Order: sequence, then C-alpha cells, then structure tokens
Amino acid sequence: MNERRVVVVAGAVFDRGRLLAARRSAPEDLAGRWELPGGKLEPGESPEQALVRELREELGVETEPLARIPGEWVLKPGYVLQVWTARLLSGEPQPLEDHDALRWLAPHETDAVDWLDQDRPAVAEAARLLRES
Ligand code: 523
Repeated sequence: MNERRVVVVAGAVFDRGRLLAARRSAPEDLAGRWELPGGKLEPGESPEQALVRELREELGVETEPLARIPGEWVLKPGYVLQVWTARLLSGEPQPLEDHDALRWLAPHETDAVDWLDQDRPAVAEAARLLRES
C-alpha cells in the first residue's frame, strides 16, 4: 500500500539559539525559495541516517538528530516531508549542493525568508521550540 511512498527528511538545525535556512538553487519552480535542508531517504536508511547524510553532503557539517517534529506534510502525490530537529556538532554550513545561500535566523527572524509552503508548519514549530529554549 505504502511501498511507493517516498519520504523526504529535513532538518531544523539549531545552533546558538538560531535556526538554519537554506535557499534552493533548483529546480526552477523551487529556486529562490527557502527550506529546511534535507532530501530523500535512500533504500535501507533510517530517516535519521538520511538526515545526517544529506546535511553532510549538502552543507559539509556533522549534525545530531534530536526529535521528530510531529506531523507529516504531502509534497506531491506519493511524497511526504518529515522533519527532525537537529543540533550542529561540527563545521560551518556551506552551500555545497542544491543551495545558493544560507542564513542563521534568530527567533524573531524566522519569518524573514520566503519558505517553501510545505515547510511552513514545521518552521513554525521549530521557531516555537527556539523561543522556548
Ligand atoms: N522538499 C521540500 N522541503 C524540504 C526539502 C528538503 C525538500 O518541499 N525541506 C521537496 C523538494 C523536492 C523534494 O522534496 O520536490 C525532494 O527534495 P530534494 O530535491 O532536496 O531531495 P534530494 O536531494 O534527495 O533529491 P535528488 O537531488 O533528486 O536526489
């Protein structure tokens, strides 16, 4: 039933009280919009493993997944987005793949970028967690 479902994982990466936002460089219809960085699960991976791999590949950083943000958001038929909070362990994020700009947002700035529609509920929850921490 669910065998064709593709899970996309994304990270609400926190460091020093700020949230990381990444601006997509592709495809054309998403380029220029901001997202929580991540990507598709590969066969045999757990969501947490996929998140750590994607953040390493795309940003050159090591991270530790912390907790799932409750919920699941449909991206397109057969694709769902799941989001984890994560903590930066080492490295300074660089837009190595898929992004052309990065920003660290303080709690009062989390609405300052044009997030992808599907990311907005998770960003709102991440911002709430950030303000509480
Ligand atoms: N989203 C999305 N929000 C979000 C991510 C990481 C991805 O809406 N935070 C969407 C964008 C794409 C799809 O999920 O339609 C796949 O994301 P992508 O392209 O980042 O996944 P990759 O890097 O695994 O894809 P390939 O480059 O095709 O391997």
